[in-house]
Amino acid sequence: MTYEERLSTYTQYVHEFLDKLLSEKDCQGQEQIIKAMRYSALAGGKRLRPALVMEFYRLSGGNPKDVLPFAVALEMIHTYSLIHDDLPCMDNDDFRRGKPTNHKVYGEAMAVLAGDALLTEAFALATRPENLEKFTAEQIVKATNCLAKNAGVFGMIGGQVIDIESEHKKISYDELVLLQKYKTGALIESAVQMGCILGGADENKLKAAKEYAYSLGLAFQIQDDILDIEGDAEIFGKPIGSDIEKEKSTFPSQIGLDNCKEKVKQLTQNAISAVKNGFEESEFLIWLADKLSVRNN
Ligand code: GRG
Repeated sequence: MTYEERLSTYTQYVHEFLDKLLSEKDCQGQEQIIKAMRYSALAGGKRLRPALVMEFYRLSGGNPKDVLPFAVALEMIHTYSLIHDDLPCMDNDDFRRGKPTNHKVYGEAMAVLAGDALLTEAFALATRPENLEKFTAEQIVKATNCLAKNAGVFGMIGGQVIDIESEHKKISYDELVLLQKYKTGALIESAVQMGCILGGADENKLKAAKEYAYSLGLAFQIQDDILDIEGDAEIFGKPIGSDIEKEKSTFPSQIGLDNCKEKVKQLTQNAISAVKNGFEESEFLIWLADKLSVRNN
């Protein structure tokens, strides 16, 4: 199997799982909210975070499909964050993943609820009793706790709070790195950690996985900022120039585009070294880091 095929297999697994989980067949009167959840959850997306959960679990000797309830739970939390981030009270964006944003189609109230529901159902999925057939209670508690903490106040939400509080202010480069470590990095870190926890990886592997995630996450965010300047809106799935329009502190505004491109290269190399040192069969993760460093969507 080529690396591209492995990634599309992971993507396919996630899509099929979500399609079944958010089935319109058995809505029991909740057609509208299920439709709104499906709209964003099945709108495409790179599925980077669930792919990382599955790959780190595979490297620990497991069958990637077994870990789908956790990988999909993470993707549901990621999707909720995008729906809420696009709301008029936050970034007020009209396009996401190449489609009108959730509130543009279902209205603000339903979009808030669709986000809330994806968040809540994510935890129902990670803790559903049948997960005990494949994992110990300790693994499930640790993996779910890791997910909750990284999505919470000292993770993604905390990053968004710092982001909002920094609007129209000049923040330092280190403050920007910290903001992105929480806002973008925390969920990426939770992906690799969950894969390792559920696969029973040892401390050295966990440390290497976290180093990989940190560098990958930061490179990912810098590349996102670059694409907001140089990207193609059709491919990127959302308008270009929104960071400048909203006067956001971004990496290009701090250190310039050329330095950003250099940073993406350096961080990608750091990620590659970390995973090479920690894992014997790291080729897919190396390929993924390289691929993300030149992504255009
Ligand atoms: C509003 C609860 C709440 C949280 C906001 C994560 C976040 C915090 C907002 C999302 C918007 C944003 C620009 C986040 C930075 C991380 C990022 C680049 C997200 C986009 O992730 P991709 O590129 O998206 O993996 P796809 O669509 O491919 O899944």
